[in-house]
Amino acid sequence: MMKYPHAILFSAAAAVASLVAVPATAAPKSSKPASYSAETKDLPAFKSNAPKPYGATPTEPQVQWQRMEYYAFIHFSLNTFTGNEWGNGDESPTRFNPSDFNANKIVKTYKDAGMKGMIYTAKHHDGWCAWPTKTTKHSVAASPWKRGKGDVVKEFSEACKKQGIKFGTYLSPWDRNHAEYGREGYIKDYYKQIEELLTNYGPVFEIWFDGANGGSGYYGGAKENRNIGNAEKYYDFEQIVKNIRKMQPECIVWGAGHYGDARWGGSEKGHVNYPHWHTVSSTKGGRGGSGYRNGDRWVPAEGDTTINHAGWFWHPGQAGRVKKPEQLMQVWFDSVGRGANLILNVAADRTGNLDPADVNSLMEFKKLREALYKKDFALGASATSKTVRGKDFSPDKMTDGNLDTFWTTPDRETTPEAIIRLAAPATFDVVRVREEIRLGQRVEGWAVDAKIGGDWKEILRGSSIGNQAMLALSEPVTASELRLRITNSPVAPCISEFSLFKKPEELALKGEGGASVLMKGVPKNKWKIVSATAGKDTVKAAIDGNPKTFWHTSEAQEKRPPQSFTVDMGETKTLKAFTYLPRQDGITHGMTDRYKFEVSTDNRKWTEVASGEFGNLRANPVEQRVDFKSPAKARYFRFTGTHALDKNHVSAAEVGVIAD
Ligand code: FUL
Ligand code: CA
Repeated sequence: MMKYPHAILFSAAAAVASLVAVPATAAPKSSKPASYSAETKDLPAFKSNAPKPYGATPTEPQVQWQRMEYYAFIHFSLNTFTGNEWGNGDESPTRFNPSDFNANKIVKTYKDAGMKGMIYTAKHHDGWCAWPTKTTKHSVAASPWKRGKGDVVKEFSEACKKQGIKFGTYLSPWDRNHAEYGREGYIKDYYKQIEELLTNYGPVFEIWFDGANGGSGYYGGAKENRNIGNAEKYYDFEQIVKNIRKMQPECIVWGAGHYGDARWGGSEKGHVNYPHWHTVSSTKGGRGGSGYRNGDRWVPAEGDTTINHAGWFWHPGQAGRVKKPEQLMQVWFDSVGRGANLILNVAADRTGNLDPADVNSLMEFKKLREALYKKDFALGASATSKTVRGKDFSPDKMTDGNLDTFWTTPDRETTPEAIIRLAAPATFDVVRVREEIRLGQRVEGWAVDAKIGGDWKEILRGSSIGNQAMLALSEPVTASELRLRITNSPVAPCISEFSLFKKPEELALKGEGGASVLMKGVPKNKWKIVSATAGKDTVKAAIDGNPKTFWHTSEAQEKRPPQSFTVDMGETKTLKAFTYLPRQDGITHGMTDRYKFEVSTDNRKWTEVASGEFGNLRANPVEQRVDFKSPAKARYFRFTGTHALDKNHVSAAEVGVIAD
């Protein structure tokens, strides 16, 4: 049974990272009327002499949401205590019992980190609800925390109010606990859960409808596979969104098939593609990182990722696996810099606190951003053009620091240029341009020239702009005169900002930096493979300490699960967990997603110490840690792959153990 991460139903379009303009296709016939508040009616975009909107346009809540840029994700639930990324639905709610949970402390950290809001996993796929819902007993009311009187959703929403950041929520459609999941009976409860969350906790700025759906689970004891077919039909997202609009018209709906306001960025690495079109097509697609140029609906992307390589939930020993501030900075450029929002997960641990190692990186990341934005060299600069549309829309509106004012040209002038003169020469290596998105995403190609030694020299080419395009130069440029050329646009461009920044010295932006960090476990240098049921030629690769090489039970022959290998560690130790790194080459064939782990002191008598499922490997194939119920003495261990994500053989890039 396939398990779909995120909105993979609308599979991400191929990643395009080129800076080359994309040729225009025919503009859509009609543009949807946007809902604007009374104040927004007075904005320059709505003056009678302003250009007409182009194609699909955002609603005002979408405009404001796109300006948030950055907020937190917090995965904190029963999984935090069981160590699962995807709970099966049969976990006892008594396990949720944080010793020191303080929502204010967490929310304050997010705020101090520059985050404009947070989204909390009120219910993940395992079905446990973090608020005392009327729809199920599988909730915080059955947990010992606060003697069943607690409400995590309430505490987070109130803390957000207090700290002045926005509150949002994640409510997994897939519910592996609910007996009626996959049938009509579940839908009623699911709608009720949405209603509870949107009517009892004040404003919710965003609600997340994860695309992971169906498959195996507990389902009230049935323990079977449930296939929901067409998710959009089963949940009836059209109806869900109608209901949400009535309860909270400003709430941004993430996912929800063809009815949402925001879409998945296409990976769990936080990146979106460039160009990033903010529109999707109802008939032709365009979900994922690229969008669909001239699509009929405004559904911009949100890049999502987690600060720690351990996964979305907190896992013991994850401190050594936090992403470095420079890596987060790369994610920033590849999401916010491409006009998307970034939602960064910083999970709480079993005490109910954020991990200090995560927080450290989060704050260093903030310092890097502050250093980047410290000075906009173009702010207040004079800007002129031969092509203007009157003083309301003069070129210097691009350098006035006001996102609501913009430079535009007469309707027929679609490829104008403007010259920006700085008060003094400046050295910069980042250029940011922004459009007044209330008038649609217009520009398809642009370039920047710098006057160097008396001559214009092209230093950058871009394609999409939209909310923003913040692109890094390959090396710093020093100049006092710049030229912005719009090279391709179906209509007059509406450019609201032009900025120049210098990257902080600490920041050598390079590569993706997404490599998986392996946990520190028992050293493997004395280990020997005793036997393998298949894949004998590659089995050494599972304990060679190299994440790139992997054990593989012959794809050609489909040596199907279960398949196992046995290791002699050379000495007896007391083990408390094992670790597993899935193959890292981006291919999911034979990726082991269910396992059995056994130990022995003499290689004769074996004891099973763990068996189960690794959740979410398709979207986030990071190293997994599985804790044993109790520590076990072992000189030998045996790892068995009992099921594969795709195809019918098994693999493992690295298996290790953690000693007591
Ligand atoms: C995915 C889920 O399956 C993960 O567990 C996580 O919640 C992530 C944000 O979305 O689709
Ligand atoms: Ca402006």
